[in-house]
Amino acid sequence: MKGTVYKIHSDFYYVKPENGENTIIECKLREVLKKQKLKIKVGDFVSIENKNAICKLLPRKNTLERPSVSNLDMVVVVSSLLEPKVDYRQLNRYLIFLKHYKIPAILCFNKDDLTDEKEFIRYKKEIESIYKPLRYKIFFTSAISLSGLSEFKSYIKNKTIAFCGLSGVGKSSILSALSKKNIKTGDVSEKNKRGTHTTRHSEIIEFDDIKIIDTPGFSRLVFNFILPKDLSELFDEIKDLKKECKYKDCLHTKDDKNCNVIKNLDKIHPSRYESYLDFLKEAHEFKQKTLYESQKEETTTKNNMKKTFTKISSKKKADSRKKTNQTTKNIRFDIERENHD
Ligand SMILES: Nc1nc2c(ncn2[C@@H]2O[C@H](COP(=O)(O)OP(=O)(O)OP(=O)(O)O)[C@@H](O)[C@H]2O)c(=O)[nH]1
Ligand SMILES: [Mg+2]
Ligand SMILES: [Zn+2]
Repeated sequence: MKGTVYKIHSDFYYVKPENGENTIIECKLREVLKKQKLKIKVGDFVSIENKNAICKLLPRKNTLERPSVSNLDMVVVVSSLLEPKVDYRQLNRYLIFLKHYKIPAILCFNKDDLTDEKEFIRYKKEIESIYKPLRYKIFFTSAISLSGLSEFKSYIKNKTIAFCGLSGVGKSSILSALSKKNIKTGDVSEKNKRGTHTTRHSEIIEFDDIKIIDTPGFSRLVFNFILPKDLSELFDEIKDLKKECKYKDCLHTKDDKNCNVIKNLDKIHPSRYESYLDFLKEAHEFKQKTLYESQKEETTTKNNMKKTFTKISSKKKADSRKKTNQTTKNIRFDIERENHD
């Protein structure tokens, strides 16, 4: 029998069978899956045997680490206009991550009831000037006055979506208002206007042909998996401009007259370019670490070889030396160019 994981609590997996049964089965993982160290996530498709043992993870359409969920049609990145105030850098962080995972994103700006008319127009203008040219669908909502929610609900019909965003922006409150189910929500701290991490686990909530995964609010997403030269691919506005940069490995920093992105910096919103520089720094740190680890590995392998006296053919040795030298050289060259930039 096949099914979808709706929620996970410690060692228990709550699976909804695909044959239309409206029940959720409490399952455990078969030993063989535990041994494979496969991490089953909310949204995963699985096979079940003997009524309540998950025996197989079925192919995924997509998957995310944070929030830890799979098989999404799209992610709704939720921000609040106030309390907490909209944070473009954090929003860009989510958006660039989702680009990397190739998951479509839409934007929801909640708590519009907290702004007066003038303030709302100012926010709307600013937000639309940044994200409309990047072709993001934008919603302004309120879980209290319910404004914008019916339009939003029609847009997500027949889809499996996940909410992500900082704690306290109102993800669970929107879900409560849409589904008319009682989802736990929390207060925003008086002192720093931040949320109090009320939602602790991801879970699929299903209603009116919509599946929404409410997720815990989080902010730490670090670009420690991508090389600096690949980052600009994830920024649509830089990706277009960089085709005209003189050097293929241009990182689009500083005042370089050969860089077409720098020449056209007025066409990129400052908050997006600042985000690019922030993430570039993290990607550099990742690269330095990779270089360090590849050197460490090389030394360890050499030492081990000395210890075990393994005989390696001279051709293999030459090939391997060539390869190592090449990768190390390439990385070094990149770093030099970046420093130069
Ligand atoms: N004024 C106003 N308050 C809202 C709105 N949406 C949510 N809130 C309040 O904001 C606080 C936090 O809401 P939650 O729905 O718990 O926020 P969350 O994003 O789920 O937070 P975590 O579960 O911690 O990630 C609660 O006190 C809600 O009543 C809104 O549209 N307007
Ligand atoms: Mg919540
Ligand atoms: Zn450039």
